Amino acid sequence: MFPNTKLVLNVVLLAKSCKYSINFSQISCNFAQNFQKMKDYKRITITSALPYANGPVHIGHLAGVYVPADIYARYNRLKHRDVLFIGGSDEHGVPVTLKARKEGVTPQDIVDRYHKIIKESFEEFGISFDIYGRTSAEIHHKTAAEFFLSLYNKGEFVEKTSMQFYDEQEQQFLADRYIMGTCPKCGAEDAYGDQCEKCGSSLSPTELINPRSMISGNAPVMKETKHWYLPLDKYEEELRHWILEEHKEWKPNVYGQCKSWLDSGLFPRAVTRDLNWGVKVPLEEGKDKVLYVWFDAPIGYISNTKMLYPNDWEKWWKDKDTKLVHFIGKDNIVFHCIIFPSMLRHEGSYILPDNVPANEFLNLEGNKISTSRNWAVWLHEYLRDFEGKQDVLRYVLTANAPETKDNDFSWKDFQTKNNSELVAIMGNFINRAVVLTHKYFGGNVPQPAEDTDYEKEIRAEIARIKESLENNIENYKFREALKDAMAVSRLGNKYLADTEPWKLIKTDEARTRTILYYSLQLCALSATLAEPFLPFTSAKLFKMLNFERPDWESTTKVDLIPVGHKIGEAELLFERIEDAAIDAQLQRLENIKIENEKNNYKPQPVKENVAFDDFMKVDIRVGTVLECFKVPKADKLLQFKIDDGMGGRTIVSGIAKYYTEPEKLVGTQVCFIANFEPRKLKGVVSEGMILSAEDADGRLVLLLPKDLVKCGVRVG
Ligand code: B3M
Ligand code: ZN
Repeated sequence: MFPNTKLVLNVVLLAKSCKYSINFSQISCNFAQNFQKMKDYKRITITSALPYANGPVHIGHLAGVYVPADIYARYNRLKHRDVLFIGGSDEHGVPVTLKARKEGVTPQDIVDRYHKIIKESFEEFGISFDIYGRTSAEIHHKTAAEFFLSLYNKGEFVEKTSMQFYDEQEQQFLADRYIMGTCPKCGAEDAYGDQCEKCGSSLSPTELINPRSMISGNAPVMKETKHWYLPLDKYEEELRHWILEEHKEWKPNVYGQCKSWLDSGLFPRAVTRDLNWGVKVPLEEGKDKVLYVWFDAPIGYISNTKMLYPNDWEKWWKDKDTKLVHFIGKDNIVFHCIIFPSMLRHEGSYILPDNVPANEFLNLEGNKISTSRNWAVWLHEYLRDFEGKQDVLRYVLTANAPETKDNDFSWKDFQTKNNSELVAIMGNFINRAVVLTHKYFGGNVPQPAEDTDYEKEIRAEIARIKESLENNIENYKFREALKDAMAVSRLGNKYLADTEPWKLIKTDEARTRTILYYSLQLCALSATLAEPFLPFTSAKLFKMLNFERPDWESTTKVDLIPVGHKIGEAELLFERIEDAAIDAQLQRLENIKIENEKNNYKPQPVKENVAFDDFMKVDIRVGTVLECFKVPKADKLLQFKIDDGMGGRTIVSGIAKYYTEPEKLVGTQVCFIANFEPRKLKGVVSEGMILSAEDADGRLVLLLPKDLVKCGVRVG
């Protein structure tokens, strides 16, 4: 419908005595490809993946799921669509029980703790859920059990028995994560039943050598158990048609992953587990079993809706006029595109998702975010370090969203985006418009004189920006949509730079009035269009303009704030982020890296044995440092003058990086090899080698005698 053209307008205009060359091409926008017209739905149900309540949330969660879902929800509300935006904690699954066991508390204690932390983080970042529920709630247990029964009564499930590990002492079956043993691949003794963390191999519990139960420590036995399976193999053809034929518009990463699952053939999936934490299987023969966490979790979207609208929940899930959209990360694609839709379809009364705009992953400083290695920016920590800067993070995560491929978050880029985009473009434009209005017109919106072609072009450009922004959001292209929102302040900045009202005021008051009138309208527009992305800033800006947010649809007409309206004082919208704040974050990550390297450190294999006589050939002595300084033009080298008890000697050592104040070493006793063949290093003859230990992180640490000894004594 819309070709993917970049709008390039080169309008050369003559306005009064000035000549303006307006090239809007840097400002203007790309129309979304594959533009898809919004079918006339009556309402939209927006879900966002329910995070596991076994740890806090980090920037990867925000970027991948919650910020895009929130932008979409806020935008649709502004469009006066009936929106339900659902979030909640996923509180079941084995990891919760493992964490509880490790801490000696109950699984409920764990989920209570993290549900609260996660919920608060989302609130602080302005994620505008209509409800943030939880799957340990009674209504969820009831809803999930009923859903299971409904499929069961329709005869959808296949029942199968299989042999599984069982702990006789504890009288319970063991989940894969509850079995440990020796890895058949690398010999590590603490491999889990599903994976060896040493060598990374995926395992099945029966492959482990000497398996043992993590609960009792005993060797488990094999015992027969029965489970219920969702026959995905039977649903394969209908899924192929529904996704591959009817949803070609899904994002390529989502469509591609579904296709590859479908092409490699689907198999029945067990939807029950032998565990005691979760939703009980509502059957007599399943009374010691629970629903598989991935069976009950998506039903959480439905139970949370029920919690919010006990009498009116069905229209959000069962009416064909409802558009259902799931926001998730890429690791959840199969569950939301294949398994959950199959459950919904075969239950019979539910609608299927219209779209599943899954994102790829966000890395941190080039490395995969990892909870266990603490390689993450945790939201509660970010807020502690960057108080009140929620929108800065929302901005950077949207601008860098991993929409089509994995993307990277780096602190330097965070700083640049804040300083050169939010501060220099948006903040700067708004500040200039507000300050100049106060300076020349007492803070009142001035009466504009007649429009020139420049103003006419601004009107046209606003209409284009808004259309592009809408198309992009409708098509889940939030990065592009954010560029459109920023285009308003870019346009404003260019307008002020081109027209220079601070000069014009002296010669042409009427024209200055027009320029500030338009600039203030652009401020109001910018605040409106930025609302889905930067809700805190948008609110602050309206307060500054002393103006209520106008209706979204009215923004195309540009004239939003009336002549004579008194605006408030200029306030700083964004502040520069200095190097020190960024360096502190980088240092924190560096420390984590060092800590991780130490934790993973495995000593080097011991070298081949040497005979005593050979060892005795090496003459190690103690000496006192008399002088120490950096060798000029050599980054790594320190030059030592050592009192060796024999008249002194010079030794050059490659430890400059680790001892940055070499003069402080003077007076210290060190150990050195006294009969090392002299060598010339950067022009200095080194008569020996100073001994140091290499720490796990590669740092070299000098070896010193514990007590003071005479210079020149032997070590050995
Ligand atoms: N808790 C997995 C995850 O956080 C899972 C999502 C459930 S969505 C129904 O990646
Ligand atoms: Zn291994």
